[in-house]
Amino acid sequence: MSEGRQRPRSIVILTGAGVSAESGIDTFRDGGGLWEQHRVEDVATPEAFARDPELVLRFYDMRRARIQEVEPNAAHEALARLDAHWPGELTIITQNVDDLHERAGARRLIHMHGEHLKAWCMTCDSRHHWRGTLIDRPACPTCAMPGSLRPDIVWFGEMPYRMGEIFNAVARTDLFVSIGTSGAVYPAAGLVKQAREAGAATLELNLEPSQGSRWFDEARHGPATALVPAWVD
Ligand code: BV8
Repeated sequence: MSEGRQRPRSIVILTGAGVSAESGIDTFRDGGGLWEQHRVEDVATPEAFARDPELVLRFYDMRRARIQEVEPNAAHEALARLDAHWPGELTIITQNVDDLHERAGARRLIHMHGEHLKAWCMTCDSRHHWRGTLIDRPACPTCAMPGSLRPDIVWFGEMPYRMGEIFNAVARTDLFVSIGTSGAVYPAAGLVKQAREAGAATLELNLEPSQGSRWFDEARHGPATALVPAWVD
């Protein structure tokens, strides 16, 4: 790994939609952040689900199917190599809800915004691996309640998953690397500031400067499939 300073003992990596872009998964800013003329932020909310469940379920059914048509790219594969060989602490925190990091082989992974391939029962709180659709309001495999499954996705206004673990990892890391994220969404976008204030070195790998670029010691701009293997290998 090409680091100018001594090799860090612990690394935290935050990834966003840009790391999956070259696999063919739209980022949130592609298409102006719209889906069927709806702002994503307006569809990915509990209020939208309460108001128009079919619209929201269709949105997630389409994206759940899409991720099953694409493959991990060189950036996912390079991070999986790092995960397999890094002797110190390493945590990959992803904002992404696709499964491309794990399909590339990453293990030390936190999905802070949930996962497309999981469904969550609003009646019995059970969670299920789910590759099919939810638009037909299937019954929960655990409690058999029809129509009680929702995407296991953290919507705007909902608390991201495993924030205690995330804050602890960021507080003690030597190096914080942000890859393929615009730095638009909190609390994910605030992690680099926490890392820097705790003394970590901070590196941004992105197509262009993000909204949080002032918090990074170093920034490299370009496609993730070029930048990430060059950094890892
Ligand atoms: C919370 C799952 C509080 C959904 C996502 C009003 C009401 C309520 C909350 C708020 C509010 N105002 C502000 C907030 C906070 C809100 C927020 O930050 N809003 C923003 C819009 C201002 N945050 C929340 O609501 C969070 N929860 O605050 O809870 C709380 C407290 C206590 C108790 C209960 C609750 C929850 C946020 C999670 C929302 N869910 N995802 C889904 O996927 O459908 S967020 C979603 O958008 C993504 O997961 C991701 O996090 C975000 C998009 O960001 P990026 O991943 O960065 O993608 P983007 O397209 O923006 O950028 C891509 C980047 O890649 C670009 O920079 C581009 O240049 C680069 N790129 C492109 N191609 C490449 C590339 N780089 C390299 N190579 C390439 N090839």
